[in-house]
Amino acid sequence: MKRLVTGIASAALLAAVLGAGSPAFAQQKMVLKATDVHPLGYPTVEAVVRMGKKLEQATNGRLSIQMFPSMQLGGEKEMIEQAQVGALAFARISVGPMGPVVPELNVFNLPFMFRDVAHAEKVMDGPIGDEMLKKLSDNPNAGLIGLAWMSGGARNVYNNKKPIKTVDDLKGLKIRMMGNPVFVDTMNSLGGNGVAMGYDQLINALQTGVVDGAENNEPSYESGQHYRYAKYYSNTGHLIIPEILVFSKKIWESLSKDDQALIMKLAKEAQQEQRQLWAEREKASLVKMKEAGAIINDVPDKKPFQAAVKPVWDKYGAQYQALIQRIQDVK
Ligand code: GTR
Repeated sequence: MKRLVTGIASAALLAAVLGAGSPAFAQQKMVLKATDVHPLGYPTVEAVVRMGKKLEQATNGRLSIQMFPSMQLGGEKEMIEQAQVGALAFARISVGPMGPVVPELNVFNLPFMFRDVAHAEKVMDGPIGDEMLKKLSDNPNAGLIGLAWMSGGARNVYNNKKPIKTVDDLKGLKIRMMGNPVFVDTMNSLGGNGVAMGYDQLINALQTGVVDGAENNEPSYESGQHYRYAKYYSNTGHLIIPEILVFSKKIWESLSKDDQALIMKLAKEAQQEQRQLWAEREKASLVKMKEAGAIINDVPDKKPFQAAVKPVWDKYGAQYQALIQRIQDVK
């Protein structure tokens, strides 16, 4: 018995000495933690879960993905921090909170940057998308590898007071925005009061009236059950923000070149798979929202909204004119 205990202890010691980061350990079985703010079944989560199955199959179980959905590891800010220190491998986040980390990514966060969702997807799939992933991976302060893009549709304002049809309708409304000054400035320039907070705090803030509303795509509004506290959903489409799958640079550097290439390849497949899942979910969410009593309206004229956010473009876009032009030139 004593010998058995000693055996177990020395095996544990050996694993500890080798450490998860050493090349020798990289050949061993490795469970890569992944996280997302959304629940199981949500397109981004499902795409990464499916990627995990493929990874497991391709490596005979040596590499696998363990998904922690539904903000189990905190909001997106916490997710980024955990990936940076290597406490988790994959984080699926919005580009929104990445702006303060990699300033150039803020171009994607400008209101009305993309003509429509198809335009955004074309940009992600093309050279600009690749460049921006590389910019992120090469950024010495980010501590992250950019693997792939995911679709996040268009974001629309919802609130518990009234339908938003004109810019004036936003006046005085407290609207939760993602934690990035671009978004607070956007809402303020539209006449509302932008309140920055994490997604993990939002449902509580809606419930207690700390905010009158928020803005998001249909699947988030539906899966987060925000319709329960903010039934007016107005198609403002003011933001089309790509989502992004990132990997901890710290863990990445402990992987072999082959494993890195495999993860990269599977992530690109996940990008396309998520897009299919997204299209289906958007439709299903719309049906559910209506069933749940959401009152949905179109915005007859978006031009005044676009004119109102001009100061945001001046403030955050001026230094990236060339990039903005290239994005606009993608037809
Ligand atoms: C969702 C997005 C999340 C998160 C959230 C938010 O659409 O999928 O990554 O950014 O919005 O508003 O914080």
